[in-house]
Amino acid sequence: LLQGGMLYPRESRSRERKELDGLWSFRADFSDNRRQGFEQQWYRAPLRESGPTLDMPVPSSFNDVGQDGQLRSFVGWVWYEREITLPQRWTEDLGTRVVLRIGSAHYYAIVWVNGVHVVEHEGGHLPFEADISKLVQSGPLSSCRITIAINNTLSPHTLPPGTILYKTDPSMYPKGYFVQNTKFDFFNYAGLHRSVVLYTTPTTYIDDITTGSPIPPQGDLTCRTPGLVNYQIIIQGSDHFQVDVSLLDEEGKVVAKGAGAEGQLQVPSAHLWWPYLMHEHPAYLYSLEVKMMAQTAVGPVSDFYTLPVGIRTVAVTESQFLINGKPFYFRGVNKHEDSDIRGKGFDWPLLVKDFNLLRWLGANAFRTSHYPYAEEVLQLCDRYGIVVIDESPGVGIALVESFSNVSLQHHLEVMEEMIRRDKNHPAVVMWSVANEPASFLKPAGYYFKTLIAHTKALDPSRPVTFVTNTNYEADLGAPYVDVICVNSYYSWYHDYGHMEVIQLQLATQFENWYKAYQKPMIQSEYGADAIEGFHEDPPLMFSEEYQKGLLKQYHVVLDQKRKEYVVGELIWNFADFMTNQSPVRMIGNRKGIFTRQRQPKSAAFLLRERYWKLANETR
Ligand code: BDP
Repeated sequence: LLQGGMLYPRESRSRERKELDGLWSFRADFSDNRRQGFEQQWYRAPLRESGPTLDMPVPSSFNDVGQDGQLRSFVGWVWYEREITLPQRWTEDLGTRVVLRIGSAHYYAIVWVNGVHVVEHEGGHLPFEADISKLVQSGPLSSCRITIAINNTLSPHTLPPGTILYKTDPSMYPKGYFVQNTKFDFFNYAGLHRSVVLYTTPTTYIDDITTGSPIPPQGDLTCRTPGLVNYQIIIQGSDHFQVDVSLLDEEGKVVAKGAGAEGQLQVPSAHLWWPYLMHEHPAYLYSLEVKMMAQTAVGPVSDFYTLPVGIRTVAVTESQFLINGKPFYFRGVNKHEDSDIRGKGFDWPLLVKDFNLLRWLGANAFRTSHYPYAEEVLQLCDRYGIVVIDESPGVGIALVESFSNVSLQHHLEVMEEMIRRDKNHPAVVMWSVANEPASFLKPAGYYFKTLIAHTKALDPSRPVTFVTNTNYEADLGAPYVDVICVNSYYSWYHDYGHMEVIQLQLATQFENWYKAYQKPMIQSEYGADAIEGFHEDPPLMFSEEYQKGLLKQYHVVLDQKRKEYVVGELIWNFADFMTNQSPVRMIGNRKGIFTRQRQPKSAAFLLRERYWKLANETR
């Protein structure tokens, strides 16, 4: 299991935070073996001394900010560097712990500070950090140089997996020619996609906090726990400490207090955390104020951390998904972290726009297809009551090698990192361990059994699923999930152009799965490409009318089955997004109901009408 917590870096009376967003020095290693940077040790001295550098904004993907086609499609190591000056109180006070935290670096990262290797990390969608106190407190320097080498190469054992294909025919390709292939369609953007921050804590500090409502006893589907909050706090740096916690309501009034690193708080007549439009005061958040005091060699030390807490329960029956004991229907979307120019780089205006669009739609949920999103996204979900199916980067697991023990081991670790980061968000109601794996392959049974059991052991309070497009009879992973999530593209990838077959095929899909498993189901993807401004009536593929028409056919069946066991529908996709180039993609995947610039297509208005109608029915 992982060592150490991964609390979001927040300021407090005992903690400071310095964001390193802005321009970094950058160079892609175009040498034949892509290893010149290591051979010449580019981390030993400022990057500009070993060759020319570019200005690169952080956070952002590096691919789309330049005019260089080779950099856009670059595969290999890129180098980022930033020099900063630290305040004296960070470098001279030995009671201060200085931590470097990287929100995400896609895909593999190696980090040096002042030329000294401090941390490596695999995986492009989760944070990692290094305690750099010793390095910044050892010399007369108050400046520090951070170098990050990042490799975006995907192999059968990475998550997501990919393959590097060497093309060796000398009459067709130059020497050493290769391409990166993947079994997913979104563009493999790379770089420092989220903020890099430095933050401080005292040397004895609050390392991790886990909160949650107790799991209702089996069979108690009312889920009406009388406002109980469990908490567990991990302190590092000393064994002699005292911990006090207080829970404050939205008015700032203390409603419960506790002492000790572990305990249960009872909140009299608690305000529950409800999804958007399900209650007149949805998304109620308390604040858990944690205070730690310790006696250490350098004297008394205190640390403070405040965590937002939502009180709610989640449970699954044979045919329902319950939040606080009430049936919940996922009216939502699938998203991507994707936009013009910045690619997968985090961007506040984009984020706020997306939430405004979700609420305009009347949506109450989304899935983080196909990787964990930035922490700030989940924080807004907590605040707005947008329910999340939190998905791991297990997308496109299709090769037999990707079901090997090496791959499984890594996938288990990714689930640990993901749950460690996201466990405290009330908005997260279910984990999705994968999207469209080849779950009909023989090793898939053991793979998903192990992966799902591990996920449940890490977090017994949330259901677990993966999203399938395998036939119900062939799927070897489905027996282990709590909710069956199915993607289907009737009248798009099958029987294209024939919307008249959708109702029959979709009804059959639901009935087969339900008969086989008696578990609640979600239509986790469906949709059609439409290019904004293309109109054809009668509807033809790629027109706005076809996208709308296809959705309407799905909705007829969804309306029948949601009275039985279908508990949600997530359109593919919220917005158009960039893909690998291919003859079926016209500058990206056009299945968005919004364009990549977040303007509505006709289908957005259709969905808006539907979602508000559904919201009013269940209010
Ligand atoms: C589904 C995938 C999704 C794709 C979509 C499509 O889950 O990532 O973008 O197909 O092809 O199979 O539009």
